[in-house]
Amino acid sequence: MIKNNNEKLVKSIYKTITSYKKVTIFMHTNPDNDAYGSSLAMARWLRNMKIDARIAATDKIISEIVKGQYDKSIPKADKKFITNSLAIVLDLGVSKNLICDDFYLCKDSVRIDHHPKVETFCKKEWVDTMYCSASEMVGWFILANNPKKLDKKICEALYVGILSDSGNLQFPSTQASTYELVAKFYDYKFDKQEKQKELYLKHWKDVEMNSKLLKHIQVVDNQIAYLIIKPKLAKKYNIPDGDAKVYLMSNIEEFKIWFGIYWNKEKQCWKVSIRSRDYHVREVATQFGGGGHDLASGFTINSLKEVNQIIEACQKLLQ
Ligand SMILES: [Mn+2]
Repeated sequence: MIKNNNEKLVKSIYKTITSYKKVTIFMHTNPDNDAYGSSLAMARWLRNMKIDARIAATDKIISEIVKGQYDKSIPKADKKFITNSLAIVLDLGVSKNLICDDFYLCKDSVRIDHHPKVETFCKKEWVDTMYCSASEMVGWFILANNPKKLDKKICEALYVGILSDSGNLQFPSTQASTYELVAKFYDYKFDKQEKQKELYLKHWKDVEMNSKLLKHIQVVDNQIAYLIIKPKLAKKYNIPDGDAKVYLMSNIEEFKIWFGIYWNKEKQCWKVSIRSRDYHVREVATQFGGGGHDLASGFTINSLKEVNQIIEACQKLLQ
């Protein structure tokens, strides 16, 4: 369902998209399952309509997409392809987190996103925080415009994005319409079980490693928890780049706000992922120049000396 009287905007974005022969899809750096899911679904749907849609991504990301058994038929967009194509930006709130600068080579741009709007950087933007995920928005976008070209693989990609951004349909962002969309996927006999396995099955070695990491979690006032993953610790436990391990602290009744910090080698700064069930931690992220969702946000700091300031900001939010 298209919410907040945005039907006209959605139609006009569709009109723009179908007026192009070349479309490049852009997601955010460190793409998550919602970024992948929405991008792959959009690309496949457009390709089903004979529009040459490709994804702008690094080789590493492409290999991850292939590994994740998504869709090998979607080619990577190179500079030549991107130049003068239409950019579709998905699941991205701020332009500085664009996966690559080639975005600026595009002739025109549209954006579909569910982060709070802080910036306008595309010509047409459908931004609405009433959806649990960009994948949910792409799902409704497809249904509103050309549902005939929806297929099983698109449903699967969207399902993974929706489940993972909504915390398995648990977060408050999950609405009746989210279930309604997922219910429609049943008509396409999507492999629900298989996708859930992909998302939630764990390896014993990871569970073992996580159990060792638990003792590195610091707790303040019995309600704020945090974990600092210094490069040495990351190396010792083979923690993948970009994993703040915040989920180790979630669903614990005492913890009202929790965050994970890791070293970003490429950008030479500390990255912080902050979460809460009830408190709008985006306010904390904004204080440190970051952003995201109300209950799941991120920002960077230059020194661990700033950790005390983060804790103070959390304490203030909890008051
Ligand atoms: Mn998202």
